[in-house]
Amino acid sequence: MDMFCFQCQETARGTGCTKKGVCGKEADLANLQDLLIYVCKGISIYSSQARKLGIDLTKTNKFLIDSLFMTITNANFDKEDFFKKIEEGLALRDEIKEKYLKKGGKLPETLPDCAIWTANSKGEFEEKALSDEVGVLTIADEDKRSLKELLTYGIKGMAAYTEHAYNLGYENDDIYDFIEKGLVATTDESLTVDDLVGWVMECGKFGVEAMSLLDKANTETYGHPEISRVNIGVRNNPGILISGHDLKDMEELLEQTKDTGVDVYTHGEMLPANYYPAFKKYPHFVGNYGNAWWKQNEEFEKFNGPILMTTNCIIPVKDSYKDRVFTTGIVGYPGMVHIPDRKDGQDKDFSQIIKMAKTCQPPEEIESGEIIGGFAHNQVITIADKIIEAVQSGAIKRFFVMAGCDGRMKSRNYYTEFAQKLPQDTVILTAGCAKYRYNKLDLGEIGGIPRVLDAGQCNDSYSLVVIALKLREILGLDDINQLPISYNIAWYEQKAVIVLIALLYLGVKNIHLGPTLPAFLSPNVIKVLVEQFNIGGIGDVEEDLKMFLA
Ligand code: SF4
Ligand code: SF3
Repeated sequence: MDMFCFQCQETARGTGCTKKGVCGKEADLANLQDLLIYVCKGISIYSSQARKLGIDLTKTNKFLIDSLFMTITNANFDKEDFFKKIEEGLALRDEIKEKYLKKGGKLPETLPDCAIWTANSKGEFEEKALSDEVGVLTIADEDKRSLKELLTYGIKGMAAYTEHAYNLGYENDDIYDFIEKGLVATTDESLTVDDLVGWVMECGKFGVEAMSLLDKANTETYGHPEISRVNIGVRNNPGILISGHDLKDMEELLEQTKDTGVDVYTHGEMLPANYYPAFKKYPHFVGNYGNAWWKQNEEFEKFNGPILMTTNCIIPVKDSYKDRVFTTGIVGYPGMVHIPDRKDGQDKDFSQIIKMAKTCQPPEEIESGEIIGGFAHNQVITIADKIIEAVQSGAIKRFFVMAGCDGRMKSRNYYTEFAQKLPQDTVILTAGCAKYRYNKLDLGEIGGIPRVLDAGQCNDSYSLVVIALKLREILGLDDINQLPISYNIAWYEQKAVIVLIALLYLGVKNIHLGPTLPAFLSPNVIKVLVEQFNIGGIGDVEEDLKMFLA
């Protein structure tokens, strides 16, 4: 076995990638990612204690969220970035330890290896990364491993959302505190399966906090998303395509491309930027180009202009467009130009992307027309009367939350078919790139309410929760599970994991998760999730529809 990773839905054979990632991640990179997580755990052993003594952890907070985010599926493929981060992390760990001891902090008699090992060269890092002290399989008990990995992936997703909020100047110390404590819990061999289930629920609680923080950051900075018709065709100017989830990058790109003759288009998870009032005002912001992340190979080729990747999902870059891909933030890909972070309050400098765009042909049209979106909580609550009326009159019988991720697997056609076969008196609530499986179908409307309500990015699943809680309140129900809402969620990477755990924490039952259940859930852990939350997988569309509508 050259590596072991089973953190995403497309893991090899549904059990784990052992030679090379299905995502394109080579074994040496996968091992370095494991080592960076190991370093983060080591840092957390000290910083979680140092925090109690009031030691300043500004640098640590950012280091941890960046590092965790970098190890998310399809975020960073550049080994050099991991070498740098591991080196930086070891130095930071020792710095915090010193400050902690200086302030009178006490250390336990025995510390785990992640808190004490050290190395100085890339070769030593690679050696450690390959050793059997590091990585998922170091936890022998299958159920504890399963829960500790579930916790780790939830924390990774949480870190990603926290990083976006951070970029907009929004932070919450309780989230940083939980991230550290959660990482420390994964090193604690005395924890029982029950303890670990408790940790996963606590993770859900802070997942809600992180999504709420990001919602606040996005909406206070850019306004509340509005119902919008988004153009999916092209214009005749050169363009820049921006993908990922980072709205701060979006803002700075739009500002810097103003009056340059260069248009801006969104791809994948950046589509919801089209719903924000602050971005709609730019006349050169044309709309959305293409579909979910996994189609980027063919779509980037046809776009003709430069592409800016602000977060996941970047996939192995093809020669036909590799000169036009730029990365920024935590994204990395060997050989691509990386736009450096903001310094001293200055914006990022996208001038080289704009310069390149001016030399490029306009994008090739791959589709035309419009899609509709912008149904985040604030907007939906303004039309709550209409929705409640439709529910009470029976015009809307049931809502289906179909949020989450899209992916390459053929079996995901299930979601298109499911959306098509849903009865006319049902409405889909969505968020995340899962929507691309049905957001271009003509599913009609119910009394002026479209049958697909897109709240935004995967983090905007938070909006769906706010909407559900509001409906519960208006309808005077005691329990969120009494609402006429079914959950048929698609997952791929670790942001969907935090969304799932957050829903469980909020008490949502009967969630169906597909296209396959996570490989990292052991049979016993699945049993616990079934017993406590009645979680299920998906099967045949017709059968599932019968089950959901029964
Ligand atoms: Fe395999 Fe997914 Fe891990 Fe990539 S992220 S190595 S595809 S499990
Ligand atoms: Fe999609 Fe990668 Fe998860 Fe933000 S962009 S949802 S898969």
